Amino acid sequence: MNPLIIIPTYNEIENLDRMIHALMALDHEVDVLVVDDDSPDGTGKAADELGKTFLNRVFTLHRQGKLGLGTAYIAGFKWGLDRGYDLLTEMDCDFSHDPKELKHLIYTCQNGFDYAIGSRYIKGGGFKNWPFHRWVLSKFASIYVQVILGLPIKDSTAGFICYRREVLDRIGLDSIQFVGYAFQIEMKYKAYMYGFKPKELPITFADREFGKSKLSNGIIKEAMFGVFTLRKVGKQIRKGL
Ligand SMILES: Nc1nc2c(ncn2[C@@H]2O[C@H](COP(=O)(O)OP(=O)(O)O)[C@@H](O)[C@H]2O)c(=O)[nH]1
Ligand SMILES: [Mg+2]
Repeated sequence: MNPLIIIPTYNEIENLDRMIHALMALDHEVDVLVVDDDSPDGTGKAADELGKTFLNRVFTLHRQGKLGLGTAYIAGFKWGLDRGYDLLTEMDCDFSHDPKELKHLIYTCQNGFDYAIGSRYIKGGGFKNWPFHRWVLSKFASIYVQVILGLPIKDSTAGFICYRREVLDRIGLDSIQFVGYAFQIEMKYKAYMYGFKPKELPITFADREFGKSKLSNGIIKEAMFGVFTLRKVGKQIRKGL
């Protein structure tokens, strides 16, 4: 079965078509699930049309409104698990994640690792055209999470990740609490505490050229305080509760 690439979208009409064509043109085959939150700009409709062009390769899950990135991924993971996919990958629609780098994540999960993370903070990784204040925030989050959770992953807020289905089955998608960056931290941390093996691979993260970021202060706050909740969750997992 092909790996499944899950792409959450909210107002990505300027990026969607190019992204789907880029994914469909890769040497290795992948299937794509777009999880659209009723984007006012018609991204969901455009995704349906692409599904007709790339029959049985591109699918769309429509939700009723903007419900957040985390729940979009959870809905996408469940959709993929129900259909028997073995590898499920998170990826943004705005070309911050380069479709050409997907194959490294997939290969890593097919060769001994349980989840592979496209990382900006290991040797060889980095940024292209990212605003300085976003870099500071992201770098701070990276260190903060390593210190508070003791998680040996440098890019804990990364959103370019391939998971083996066993990881998603084990961590219990219904128990995931957070929706923004904290969601990304929560997933990686729980997987780690359950004993799954992560691998970070260097990627270059580019700022979006088209459309707008949906990052908000609420998402930042959730991550700042959320790590303390996660620390408790980690202790419970370790105790086997
Ligand atoms: N379905 C869905 N997708 C979202 C939501 N918020 C953001 N996204 C998508 O998630 C991806 C990353 O969001 P983005 O705004 O680029 O975040 P940033 O990269 O941290 O600035 C993009 O593909 C967005 O369209 C949401 O509430 N629902
Ligand atoms: Mg982005």
